[in-house]
Amino acid sequence: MGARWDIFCSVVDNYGDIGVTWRLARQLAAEHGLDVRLWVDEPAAFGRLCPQADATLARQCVEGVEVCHWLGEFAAVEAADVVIEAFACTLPASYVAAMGARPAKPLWLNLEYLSAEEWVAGCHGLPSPQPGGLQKFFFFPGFTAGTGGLLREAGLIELRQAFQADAEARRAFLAEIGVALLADARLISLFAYENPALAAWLDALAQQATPTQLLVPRGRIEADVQRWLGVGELEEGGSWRRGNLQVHLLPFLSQADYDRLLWSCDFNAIRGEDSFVRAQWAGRPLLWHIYQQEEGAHWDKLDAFLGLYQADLPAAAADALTALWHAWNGRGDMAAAWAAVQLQAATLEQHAGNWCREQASRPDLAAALVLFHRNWLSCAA
Ligand code: TRH
Repeated sequence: MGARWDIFCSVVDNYGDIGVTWRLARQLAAEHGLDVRLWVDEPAAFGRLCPQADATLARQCVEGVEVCHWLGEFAAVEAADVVIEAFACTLPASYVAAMGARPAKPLWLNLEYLSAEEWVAGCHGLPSPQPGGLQKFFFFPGFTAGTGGLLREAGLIELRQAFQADAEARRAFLAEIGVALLADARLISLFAYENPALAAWLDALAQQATPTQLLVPRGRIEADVQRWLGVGELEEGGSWRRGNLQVHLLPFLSQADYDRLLWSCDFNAIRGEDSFVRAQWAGRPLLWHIYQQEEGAHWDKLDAFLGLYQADLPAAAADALTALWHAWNGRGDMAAAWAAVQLQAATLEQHAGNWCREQASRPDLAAALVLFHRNWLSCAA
């Protein structure tokens, strides 16, 4: 067995924190032979992403990872060789004491949120001295050289390409989640927070000549969809037709099935951090509902990403995409922006593939973490 890694995840809200840490934990165990424990304070959130897990268990082994319920009263455990506190969650004081008591101090990393902002590369890997002779390092995911990269499992792109090349695999998967493909329909997935711009988008889709099937896993956007449809409670598995738009309400899927949903769709509306990255690996155009921050800090993040993503895009396509992403996040006219994006559809589709290839040529985040540890050990020796 390799080195022991402990990953701590506090579920703030939504699924991003556990989504990222669970994905990372699995990859470290599967691809790097590491002995990984994932400490999560809300096992129910984990259970939704990984339905085969039993959310009532204090400890369980799932896909090679020991998943532990992180309780307020933290029982004494031996500290691992590498300790990741995800998204600045505060480690239990007794655990930090155990880290300090080890003769060989562990590597302590704070895994940060993903951002395309320029300052990220300058802060990635910086140390911060802690009491007890410990040092904590900031580890930033990112899209450019000098950052920690993005989570990407080995063989992911090949798997996705094989799925997308196989019409029968797509049809069978959609049938499994209760969606019968309509002839010539465009498929769009929708994962978003509550969003006042939704109605204008759905109006535009319903009026468009191209038929659309909108696939909506259960979640926070449901009430807006329901309001637009003008119906009572939405039933999971149900579908509703308005003009040229057919809306399907899906169950919340496992992470693996959610990937297949993204791969199956021609266009994906995603949110937060992890689904945002997964949609990029799907190689299809995307629409990002960014997690809103105080004082509008998320706008810098959104525009920083657009700046990178659009570096090689012709101006007309870049302008159309910017207008759409801005409108979806509350600034602008969604119907007009959607119409403009339609004129750029072919360019945007090709660009999504190019962007995915370029990002996939970079080292992935799990490999970067392992390398960071190795370098740290050799510096300490
Ligand atoms: O759930 P999110 O909104 O999480 C957010 C962000 O991470 C944000 O940055 C953070 O600050 C905030 O939480 C606290 O969106 P995200 O990051 O896309 O995570 C969703 C996870 O849910 C992702 O792993 C994909 C997964 N998922 C499924 O497994 N099945 C599904 O059906 C759907 C819709 C999502």
